[in-house]
Amino acid sequence: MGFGKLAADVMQCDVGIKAGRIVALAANLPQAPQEIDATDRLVLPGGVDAHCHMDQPMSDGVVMADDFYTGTRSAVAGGTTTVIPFACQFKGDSLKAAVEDYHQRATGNAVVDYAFHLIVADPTAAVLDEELPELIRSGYTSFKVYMTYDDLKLSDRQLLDVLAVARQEGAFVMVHAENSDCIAWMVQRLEALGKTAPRYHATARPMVVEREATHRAIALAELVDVPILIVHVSGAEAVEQIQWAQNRGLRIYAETCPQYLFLTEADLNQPNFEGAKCICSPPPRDKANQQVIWDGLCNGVFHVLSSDHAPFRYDDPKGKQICGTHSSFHAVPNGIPGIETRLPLLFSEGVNKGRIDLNTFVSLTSTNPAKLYGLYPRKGTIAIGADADLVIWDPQRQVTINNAMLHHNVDYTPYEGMIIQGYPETTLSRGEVVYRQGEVLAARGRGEFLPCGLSSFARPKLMP
Ligand code: DUC
Ligand code: ZN
Ligand code: ZN
Repeated sequence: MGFGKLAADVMQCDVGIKAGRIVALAANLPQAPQEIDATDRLVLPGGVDAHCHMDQPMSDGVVMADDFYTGTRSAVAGGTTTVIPFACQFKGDSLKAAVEDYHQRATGNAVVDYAFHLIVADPTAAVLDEELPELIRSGYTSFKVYMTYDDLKLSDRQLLDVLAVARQEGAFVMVHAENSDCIAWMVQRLEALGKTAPRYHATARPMVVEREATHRAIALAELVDVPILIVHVSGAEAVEQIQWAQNRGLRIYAETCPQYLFLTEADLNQPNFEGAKCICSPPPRDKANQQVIWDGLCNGVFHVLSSDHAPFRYDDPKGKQICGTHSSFHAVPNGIPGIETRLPLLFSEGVNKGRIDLNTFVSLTSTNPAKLYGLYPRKGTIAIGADADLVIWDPQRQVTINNAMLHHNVDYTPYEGMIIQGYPETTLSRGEVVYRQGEVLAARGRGEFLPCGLSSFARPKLMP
């Protein structure tokens, strides 16, 4: 298969593919039975979206609009070839049952390869002593814990317990860092004053709420001596905490998402109830905070940029309008869609506008997430032996983002009307063309489950 350029290190060569793997990288490879001309294009490793939600059972009657079929179709159309969504434990239920259920949802539906993070919501003795260690040893090597949401949050004591298991087993922990009591207190006061419109979602979760929890998560991880990754970091005060910890030599990693680069609090203040479309947690901040997030992508504070795709439809009684269009912001499901727009947005506004270079783009969106979650070098690189998950980008193509062109099952995009430059033209998953010029070609269910190895990023500082 002949290609023009490829980029991780940037070089010009052909990429030879056999049986779904990369087998040769050289100038002028001999002719192959099937060739794709990528002259004047960029060939990048397929994106790894290490934080996205699809077909995740919700506790309150809300239903995610994307299952593994529509969610992964949307992924490939946006240049992502590996997804890592979450098998979520409900309080009172077993973690293993959540994993089994999630496999059933993915098998026969996903069009690209997938791994699972776990969500540990109920760290009983059985979970801590048996289920979690066994799952970690079976290829579920990362899990998320929440410091907020009544149905998911862990106490500090529980956080310490799960961090200790992570340390013992070499698992990698992702933390949703917001102070639950502060949010509950703010919500109660706002609702008592009748301040229930979508924009008050941001008022109820000011930066200090995230800053405090970020600091506390770091302190707990320091006490246990285990690395953690703070997910969906939204602004300066959380970045300061993470930088402070990194400067202390602690192994603290960080993720951010497009919504913290491209949306602000003002997007929650749209007419009628439409601000609900941009309700996510933590909330988008302001332009100054966006700049701090851009700076963090350049200076190494952040290791990964994920979508946090959370597919809730707007005009839907099982989505954003679960309690109608006059409900409190607090009843609106948190999260926004973005699995398909993640890479094009960062490519256009990051690479093409000169804010980040191409290598940083690849690192943040593909190589680093593959390394962080134990999928490297099978995923996240263009190298001999790696899966031939490749995206051919047209770096010049101008696109006006509109929901009709996207492949998700959500009825809106927060980025409607945005003009960007640079877009995936062709996506290959294990050597197979799964997307070309607007059309998803992948067969339903061709995606395979990826057991994850232990991450080298999860190693404690002080051994053993
Ligand atoms: N956290 C997430 O990671 N996703 C959606 C909502 C949330 O709070
Ligand atoms: Zn979260
Ligand atoms: Zn999420």
